[in-house]
Amino acid sequence: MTGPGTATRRGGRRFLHYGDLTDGSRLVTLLSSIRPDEVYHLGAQSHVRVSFDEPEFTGDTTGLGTTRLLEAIRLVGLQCRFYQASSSEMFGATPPPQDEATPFHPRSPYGAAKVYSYWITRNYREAYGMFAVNGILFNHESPRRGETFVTRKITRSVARIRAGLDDTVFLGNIDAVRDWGYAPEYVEAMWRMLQADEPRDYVVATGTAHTVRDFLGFAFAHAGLDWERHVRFDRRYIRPAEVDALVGDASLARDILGWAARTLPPELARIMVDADCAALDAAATTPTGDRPVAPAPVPRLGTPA
Ligand code: G4F
Repeated sequence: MTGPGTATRRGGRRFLHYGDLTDGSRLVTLLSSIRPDEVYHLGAQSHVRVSFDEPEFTGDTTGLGTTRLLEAIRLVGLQCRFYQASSSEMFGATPPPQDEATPFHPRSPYGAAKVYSYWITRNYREAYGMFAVNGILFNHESPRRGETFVTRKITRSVARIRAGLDDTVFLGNIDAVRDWGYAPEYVEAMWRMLQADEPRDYVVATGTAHTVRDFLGFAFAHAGLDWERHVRFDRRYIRPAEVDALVGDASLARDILGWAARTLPPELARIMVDADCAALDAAATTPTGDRPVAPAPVPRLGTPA
């Protein structure tokens, strides 16, 4: 989603407003009618592989979209606090551990657009005194993760293989190292950043390093399966430039915000596999006529995933 995904509560119900990060005047009218106290800017074209196919669109939404939103806040004269979803992808080729002082070296149009957004957020803080912060989040996953990101692609495949619906999952670079945390805990860190006395930028991470290969082991083993029997390489999932290793140091968030990750990758994989298995089981036991949606199709080779 590239729109702001704005939600407000009216009479205890959440209300979704339409808008788009490429439409600056709409952001002005939205913000002037909602007048929020806090803005969490999570909208983006957020798939790294896709950003190589759509670099201009990614720059427009993931990069310039942030300027449009900040400028809308300024023009409306809101005194709200602003959260920018910065990303560990900004570190790119700079070796781990990465913290708030680590130099950026993005390796994708997505990473480059996020670096732009990071600096424009700091610029509005310094130039206009806005309470605007960057949360530099490392990979954050949950059962709600999009099906084309590697963790969910794996856990969904585990559920389908266990159910006899599939036999094989095709992947790219399984030697990439990532620092995977549990998304609900990261949302709490975001909230804490906006409750702090002073605006500043924070890394949010578990501090643990695992390869995609490790995650395969955690996920398949939880279902009693051997991943090496079911995983095949497909070079179409290799990126023009890869980020080899991201491992965050979230000491500042611990010291200032009192935040620390609790769920580590082995448990994260179990949570996601259990959720995908439960979803498939529920679909199988729901009478066909009552099914709201058919089980999602297996991702096609050739589409970015
Ligand atoms: O799951 P991924 O696509 O996540 P990536 O590229 O690290 O980016 C995610 O996390 C960032 C940090 O929070 C966010 F800013 C960003 O928006 C996104 O949410 O890929 C993880 C690793 C990569 O090294 C990739 O090359 O897994 C490798 N991989 C291997 N096979 C694959 C696949 N990734 C995908 N998506 N699909 C594969 O088949």
